[in-house]
Amino acid sequence: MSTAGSGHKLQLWGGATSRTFRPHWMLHELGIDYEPKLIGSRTGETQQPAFLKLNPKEKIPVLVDGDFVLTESVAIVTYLGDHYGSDRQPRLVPAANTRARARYNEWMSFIQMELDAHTLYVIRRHKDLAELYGAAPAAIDAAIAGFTKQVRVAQLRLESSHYLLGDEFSAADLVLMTCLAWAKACGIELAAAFAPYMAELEARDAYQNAAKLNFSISAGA
Ligand SMILES: N[C@@H](CCC(=O)N[C@@H](CS)C(=O)NCC(=O)O)C(=O)O
Repeated sequence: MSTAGSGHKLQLWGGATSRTFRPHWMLHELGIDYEPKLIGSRTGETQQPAFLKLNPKEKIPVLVDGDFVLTESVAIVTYLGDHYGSDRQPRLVPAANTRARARYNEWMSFIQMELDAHTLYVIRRHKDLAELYGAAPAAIDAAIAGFTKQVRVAQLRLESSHYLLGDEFSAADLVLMTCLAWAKACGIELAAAFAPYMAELEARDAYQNAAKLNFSISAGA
């Protein structure tokens, strides 16, 4: 494992959730020796003054790279690939200003909006966190239907391509996998076609080691 270019250790704040798992997994894929700051969501830790200075959104994950602080799981994953993975072949994040990068951005936006924010996170807010956000059974049903419809687009792609971007695993697969595992944990039935893809990604050493770390704490109630 290597430290960041200038010799300082990167810090990654957050653990226990699918969103925090993304950058932990990416750091492990890149073989970066970083400092995990395993705070959980809704434990009160995201409201502590030191953390609020890093992220006034009161959310994890947060990456600290020297004097550079970055929030948003997908932005962090892409930054890590750009800044610490450009020598890795194949790259986990395609080079900027290429059609491959445009396709990567397309998948990342799609996954964040259609498979995370509009659907899985709606289920989380109005089911597990109903005491905070209100119970909304109709919204949950619509979210399950929306996820099931949209995930089919990824399924169709994976029927004709080993990975989302082609023959090589990329950070787009990493983020998709976190949503597939999250959906499974929510009880959403996934098409059988996803099973070999998920089994293969789950078997990666980086996945296993990052999961051990990320899920070594639990989220608050
Ligand atoms: N879009 C953000 C979402 C971050 C987010 O919602 N994080 C949750 C955990 S998954 C959180 O920190 N919640 C803390 C809280 O609500 O107290 C990302 O992908 O990083």
